[in-house]
Amino acid sequence: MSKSNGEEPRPENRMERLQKGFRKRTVLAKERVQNIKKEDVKNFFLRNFFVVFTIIAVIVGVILGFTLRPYKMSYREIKYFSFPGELLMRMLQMLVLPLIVSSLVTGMAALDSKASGKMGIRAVVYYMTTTVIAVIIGIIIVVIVHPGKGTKENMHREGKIEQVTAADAFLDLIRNMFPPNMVEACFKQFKTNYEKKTFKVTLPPNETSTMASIINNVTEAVQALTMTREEVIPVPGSVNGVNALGLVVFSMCFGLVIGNMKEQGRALKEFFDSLNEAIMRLVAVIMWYAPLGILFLIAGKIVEMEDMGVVGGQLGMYTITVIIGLLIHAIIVLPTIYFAVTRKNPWVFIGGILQALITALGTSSSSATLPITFKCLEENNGVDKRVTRFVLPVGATINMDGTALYEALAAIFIAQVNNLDLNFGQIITISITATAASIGAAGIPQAGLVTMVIVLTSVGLPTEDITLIIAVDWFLDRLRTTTNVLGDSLGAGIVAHLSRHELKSSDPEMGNSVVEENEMKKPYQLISQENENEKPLDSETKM
Ligand code: 7O9
Repeated sequence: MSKSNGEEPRPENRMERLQKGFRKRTVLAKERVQNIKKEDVKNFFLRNFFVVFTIIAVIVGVILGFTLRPYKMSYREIKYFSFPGELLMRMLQMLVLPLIVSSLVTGMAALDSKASGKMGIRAVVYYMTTTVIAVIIGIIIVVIVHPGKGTKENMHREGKIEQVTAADAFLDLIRNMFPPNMVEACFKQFKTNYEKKTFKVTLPPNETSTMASIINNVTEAVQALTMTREEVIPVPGSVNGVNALGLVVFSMCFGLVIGNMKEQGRALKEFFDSLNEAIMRLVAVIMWYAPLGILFLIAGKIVEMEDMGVVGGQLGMYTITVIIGLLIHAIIVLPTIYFAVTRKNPWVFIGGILQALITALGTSSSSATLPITFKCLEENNGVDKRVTRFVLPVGATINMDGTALYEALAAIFIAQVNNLDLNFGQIITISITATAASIGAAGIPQAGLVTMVIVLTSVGLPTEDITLIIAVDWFLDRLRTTTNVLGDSLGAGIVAHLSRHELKSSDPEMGNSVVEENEMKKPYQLISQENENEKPLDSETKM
């Protein structure tokens, strides 16, 4: 065979192959477009429609709030005005309880103890790392900016501070982990109260005789007085509020047990699985109302807030310092950690949870935002359900980066306004207590200020100076909450990425995957074609 003979058909072949390939691709593209046309386009617009709508709601809310401010509404009128927002809060909170119980139970039951142990360790390492980084950022920023220059004498004060003992708060935290009554745990938390009690003092015999000889001539009444002693004693009490820690501990243990029961536990597993699915559908319904609710929550808060006159000088500088600290953590540190671990674009991920972030901003509660966070992570970012169900409720309970940063920063600010120089040991103490306070907040009754009191007392700072920062707390709380939700969500993304092999391998052999077959096989919904770096877990290659 001549060389030319052998070479001649090649260009044709190549052309043919190219054409064939092109035709094939066209057909495929056509097919894909046809497929897209039906469900996916609708989904795509629906999802983006929600986000766009929510952003518009925030803008309208801010404008409406500032337009109505000059009218000086009465307190009653403001309450009526924010009623639609209040409804959103109630709807979200309504779902939180069944949501965390069902997701933790199924999340734990779907994993064998080895996989859940590994995932748990990853989550805890992430929580600890980010919280410690947040505290360090807070401390560095407040030392650099030094917002507490000057005296505190002419600063505005607001509110009252209740004194608590760190030891009792810690014991309450542990007690709340083991609620004696699961029904009560859904609406009450244990809290130590204090009572004054008078004790009769019985003196030792020899002392009594000398005392008796001394007070021989004194009247009976005076004798009774000297023989009693007053003491403040801790007594059991309770406050209203979900005992999140108790429910989380119980649900996790319960789920683990069900997972190990194999066939016998199936009925319960399917029950909670179905319950979870039903709650998620309710979340989808509430999401339609969310923009309107957020609009009124924000507008109502702007109308309600006091004149910004008090937020000058040191308090203004303090607010800016907190904002800078939270921004550094949320915009630089967390996305960098996400990128370093997963090698995926963090901004695409953050784009997917935008609605949860805005809800956090509007509600200033990461637990109330939880239903929306679930929806965003599972549907927009395609995070495995077994991961979100397990990681998100735990994250909402113990992982609060924004809160940790804030508490450390606030404590040092209070030292600064008092012109107190903290030594290195005290700064370390503040870091440790602020970290512990952010982890334990959900287990400590009426946490908000209580944890702040604990951080301050740990280094001997005056707790009554918390009243200096209460005026801006409502605003900073919103930013902290957004940071907390962002930290929890990125954590879920990171844990899902790190656990992808175990999740994949545990699927078929366990045969009890909570992620339905067709769902696992379904190519990523349209949003992920846009987010091309978010691949479904099962399509990822093993390293
Ligand atoms: C912020 F997820 C649930 F449902 F398990 C859950 C329920 C309740 C989780 C946590 C809680 C809870 O009570 N959390 C809680 C959080 C209680 C007291 C204080 C805080 C701290 O809140 C943050 C802050 O003030 O910095 C912030 N508002 O993330 O919600």
